[in-house]
Amino acid sequence: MDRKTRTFAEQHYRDLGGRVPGVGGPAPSSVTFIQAPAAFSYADFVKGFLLPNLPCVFSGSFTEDWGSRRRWVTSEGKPDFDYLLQKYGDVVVPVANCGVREYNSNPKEHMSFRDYVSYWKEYNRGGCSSPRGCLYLKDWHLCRDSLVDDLEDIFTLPVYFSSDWLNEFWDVLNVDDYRFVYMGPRGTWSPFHADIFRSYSWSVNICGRKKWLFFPPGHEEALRDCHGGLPYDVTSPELLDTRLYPRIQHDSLPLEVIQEAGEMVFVPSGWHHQVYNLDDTISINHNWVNGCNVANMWHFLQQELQAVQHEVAEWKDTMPDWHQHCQVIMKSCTGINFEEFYHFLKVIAEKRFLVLRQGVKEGTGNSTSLGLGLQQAAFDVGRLADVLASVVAHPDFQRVDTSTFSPQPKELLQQLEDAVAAAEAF
Ligand SMILES: O=C(O)CCC(=O)C(=O)O
Ligand SMILES: [Fe+2]
Repeated sequence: MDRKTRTFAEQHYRDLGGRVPGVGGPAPSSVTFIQAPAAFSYADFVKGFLLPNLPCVFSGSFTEDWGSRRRWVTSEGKPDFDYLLQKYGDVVVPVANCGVREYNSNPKEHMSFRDYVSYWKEYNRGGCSSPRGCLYLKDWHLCRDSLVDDLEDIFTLPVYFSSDWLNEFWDVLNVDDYRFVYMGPRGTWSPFHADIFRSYSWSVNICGRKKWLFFPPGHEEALRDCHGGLPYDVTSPELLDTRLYPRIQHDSLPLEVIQEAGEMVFVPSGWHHQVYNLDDTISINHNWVNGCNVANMWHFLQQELQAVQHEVAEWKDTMPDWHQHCQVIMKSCTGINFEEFYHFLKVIAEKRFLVLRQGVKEGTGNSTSLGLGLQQAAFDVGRLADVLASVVAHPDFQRVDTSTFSPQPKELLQQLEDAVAAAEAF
């Protein structure tokens, strides 16, 4: 990040004055296509897409040199099953059955990659049908699970997505990540959803094509059924029944994107979407959070806690540790609670303090030896300070036992505010 972009971004958040970023603006009428890497900088991405929270599609030129595009794909543009089997045949992978609805998702099972490929071939021989159902290999943590020593050979993280606090945090803990591979034949699909924690995602088709249906944040409200639930499949004829879906507006259609092989889709924060594989398709997808959407994540976590509290409200007066229980339930439903969110902010903050300290020592405003650089670190501490101030002021966070936290939340907030003040000079 350069100084000018940082100033622009900081002004953007000052203007928002604490409102949730990227929500409620006018819906775009189309999704921008970005053709040439040389003509599109990180600053262009921040200003044009991250800050306004708008989707875009990058051409295949951006991923031309990825090893997976060469090695995983045959000359006809199909998955190279022989190569993939030799490399990953014995790996156990998660597989969803798209033909079966389980709440607003699909039941998942595990099988060896070899078994999945034999299913895939059989499904294709059967004219895109199989008695075993419509199976979709999804959310495979390829980087985490298989001892991939040649990651650079599979993909190169595009600079646009390189400020990624979520994977940075999990890499420090060394237990998980949000880096996935998806593979499936024509007809496999992902039901209507917004991404975990309201993170961003990016998705590259290594081969094949996808159809995306996008709904800007807030537009999903019109899709709620008479019980307040969101649909599983937005293309279902059920949605035409106005008794079931009383708020539906038939003039607000989704934004549709066809993503070709090699192309890269950016999914903004809180945009609901539904995705179809139009051919035999392999994609690499990451979920990520950074300074531009960490406030969206915090807003989402507050909503999740409220929903839990609402569900168990009847025990509030009789259960002495009701608030603690709500945090436990939240952790199991959402995957993270207020304590863990604090830990997440702390880990990123401490890493940024190191960068800022090193930057001061080196006296270089634009050093590239500092990851995304000193200006990015300065921007990040500003966003961390804003969100942590809101966390610390939240009554439910004040009920969390923070006695063992180091540093104490208020101390960390002070350190962040000091870092923000010092970084103004950079
Ligand atoms: O490709 C898919 O099936 C789903 C991808 C997705 O939902 C995402 O990248 O956020
Ligand atoms: Fe998604």
